[in-house]
Parts: sequence; structure tokens; C-alpha cells
Amino acid sequence: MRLSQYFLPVTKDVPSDAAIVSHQLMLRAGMVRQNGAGIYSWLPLGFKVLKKIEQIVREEMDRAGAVEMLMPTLQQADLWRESGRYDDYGEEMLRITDRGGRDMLYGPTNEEMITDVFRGYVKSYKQLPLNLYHQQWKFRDEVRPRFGVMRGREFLMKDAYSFDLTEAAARVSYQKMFAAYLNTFDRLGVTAIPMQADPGPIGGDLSHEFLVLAESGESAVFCDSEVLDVPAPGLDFDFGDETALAAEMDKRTKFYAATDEKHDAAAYADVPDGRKTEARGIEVGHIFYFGTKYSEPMGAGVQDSDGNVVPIHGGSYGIGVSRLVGAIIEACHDENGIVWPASVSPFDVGLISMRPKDEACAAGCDAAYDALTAAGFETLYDETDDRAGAKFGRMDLIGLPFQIIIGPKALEKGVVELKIRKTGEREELALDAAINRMRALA
Ligand code: 5CA
Repeated sequence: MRLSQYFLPVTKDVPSDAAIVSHQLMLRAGMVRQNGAGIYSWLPLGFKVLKKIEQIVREEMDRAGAVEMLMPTLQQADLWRESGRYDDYGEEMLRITDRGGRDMLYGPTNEEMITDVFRGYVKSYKQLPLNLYHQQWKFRDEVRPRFGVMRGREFLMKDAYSFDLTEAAARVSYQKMFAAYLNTFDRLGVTAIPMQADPGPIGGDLSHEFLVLAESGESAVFCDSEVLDVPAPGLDFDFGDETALAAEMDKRTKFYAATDEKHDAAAYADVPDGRKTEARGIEVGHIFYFGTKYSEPMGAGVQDSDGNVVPIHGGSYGIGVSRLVGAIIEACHDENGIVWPASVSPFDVGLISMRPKDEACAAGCDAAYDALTAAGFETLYDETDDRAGAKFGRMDLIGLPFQIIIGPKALEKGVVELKIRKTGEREELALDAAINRMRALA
């Protein structure tokens, strides 16, 4: 992508209410534009990151056996009356009336709607287990939308819903999502710690939140530092192996880790001294097992092997896809801007032409752009007339993992300058060698 043809409205103007670094950097890097309290347009650069996160989440859900679909944002109030949550949900729910006078709402979550889909088709235990998910915009009329996309009113969520015949089977489905989340966050380049959580308005008796540690996090976190070092299950993990699934959960839950809501000072006192970690965290995922809370009132039952109709055991599994854009920046930035993990970076490399008006330099940069593209690197090519300092600052701000800088002198020597954004390390080498080096580091 040639920068002169792109839309990258970087800016120095950041409103004073942008209190945390990810919000400031997203505005400065031209990733989002606020349209109202907690409501944002995703500008091209931000949208690319959002799509990358969405794709990784999709791949890991699919790997764990969940099946993707799409439900609408607008829902009928009557469905929520069946579960009893229409009145319970309170002011966070945005309620709308259509021209026919029907009560509608902008979905804050989809337990009712998926239960309705399920009961419309699934009648036998033989069709279980089933896990259906989608990635769709949600609306919650938060009292205090803040921190940019981290606590928005309209936000993108991945929500998965599992259906099982028995509680034991439902716990296996829960463990699958637990393991899939660890792999997902690992691929996204962040460490997310699972912690026992309060189920809140979703309900149920088993629930874990996944938190990324960051100073700006809304939750206080108490944990045994050992939990930070447990490796993710890995992409070759066998989701059909129930022993391995239980082990993955035990490996982490055996260490103390809780948010302030669930903190137990007495249990924390047993954590050995050098390992006590008190920090702040951002909730990027939340999983729930709620048994028959929705299936019973909504009549979502299946025939068991004896021919009796029994309500299914359900769970729901959320990931804050749009919140993750902010959370990743909170965990990955320095004084010059964002430092994207390669997996979610909007482009793989930034190519800076030092003298776009110099014919030889322009030709050399065009050739490098073609070579990088042919080598499979998605390249943002800065061929604008801006000052060199402005170009460097902008490229650092948007945080692509690599920069290739080409000026007339380097061209004469047959080299380019490769800069590694994370370390600031710079090296002069031939373009082919730079490509190999980037491949080795990616
Ligand atoms: N139905 C369940 C799971 S599918 C559910 O709604 N869970 S939740 O309420 O915990 O939300 C799931 C995830 O969405 C949270 O972990 C968080 O990462 C994200 N999220 C929740 N509220 C917001 C918000 N206001 N802005 C951005 N992300 C949010």
C-alpha cells in the first residue's frame, strides 16, 4: 500500500479525556475516530488490526471444534422475556421500539437468541456436543464508557455457546474453550491469566476471566507469579483428549490468581513471598458454565438415550475483540508509539523512501516495494514528500515490526537500512538479506 493513496490521519491532537496510553496512541495513529460516547469508527489502520485479531480468534475457535455463524445485532424483547432477563438486565440494555410498536433491543449478549436457534433444530442427544459462535457487535449502555475501545458502548465480541447433554460433558466443553483461549491470547502476543470470576448477569457457578496485566487495567489482580510462566497448550494440542484438557486447566488453577472481586487474603497469604504479585489487569475474555439457566425456561431440551426430554447444559464464552486492540497496545508500546506483535500488526513492514523526488531513489524504492510484496510481506510504502523526521516518527508511532529505509547513498552502496521496531536496532544490508532476516525474526 502506497501511503499517498492510503488514509492514515495521524495527529498530535489528543483530547484531554484520553486518559490511558492505548487510547492516546490509537487516536494519534489514526486508528479510530470517536463518533459519540463509547462509539467509534474504525479507520483503515485500526480496522486492519481488528480483522487480524478476529481471524486469529476464528482459527482458534475452529481448531477447538466450535462452528461459526452470525446472529443479528437487533433482537426481539420477547425472547428475553422468556428467560426473565428483559427486566433484570437494567439500564445497560439499549431498548428500541420498531414502527409496529414491537419492543426490540440492541443485543448486549446472545444467550437467548442462540438458545432459540438451538431449540428450533436440535432434538436429540446424538446431535451433541455442539458449540456455535459468532463475532458480532454488541451494545451496552455503560454508565462510564471510557478508555477508548476498552470500555465502549458499541464493541465487537466473539461469543461462543456450548450445548451438552450432561453437566460432566458441559465441563469438558468449558475446558476446551479454556485451552483455546490460552492459545488464542498466546498467538495475539499477550499473556492472559485465567482467574476465578463472578458470573454476574450471565449467571452460573463456574466462571473464569482472562486478564492481561497492564497498569491501566480496571481490575486489581493478586496472583502467584508462577502462573505467568505456564506455557500455552500449543497449536498441536489434542482437543479430543479429556485428560489433557483437565490437565491444562489444573496447571493454572493450582496457582493463586484472583481479581479484587474474588480475592481471598487468607489463601493469598500462602503464596510464597517472592512470588506474590499485585498488579492491575484488563479483562479480555470471560467464560461461563451456567447449566440449565436458559434451556429450562426457554424449553431447549433434547431426547436422551432413554427417550426422555431433558434440558441441555450450557456455557458461554466471550472474547472482547475490539477491547483487545487497546489491551495489546497497553502491553506493547514504548515512548515512541505502538510496538505491534507481528501476528496482529496492520502491515508487516514499513518502507521509507528518503528522497521520493530523486529519480534513482524512487526507482530503487519501487523495486524494493515490489520485491517485499513478492516475498509475501504486506508493505506500507511511505513515498510522500514529508520531512524525514516526520516519516520516522510516524512509522515508529504506528509500530510495524520492521522498517526498511532507502536513500540515495545506500542505493549506491547496494544496501538498505533495516530497523527492528522493538529493539531500535538498525543494520545496513542487501535487500535480499534484509528479507531473510525479517523472515527469520517473524
Ligand atoms: N455472554 C457472555 C460470554 S459470551 C458475556 O457477555 N460475557 S462478558 O460480559 O464478560 O463479555 C465478554 C467480553 O467482552 C469481556 O470479557 C470483555 O473483554 C468484553 N467486553 C465487555 N464489555 C465491554 C465493553 N463495554 N467494551 C469493550 N469490551 C467489552
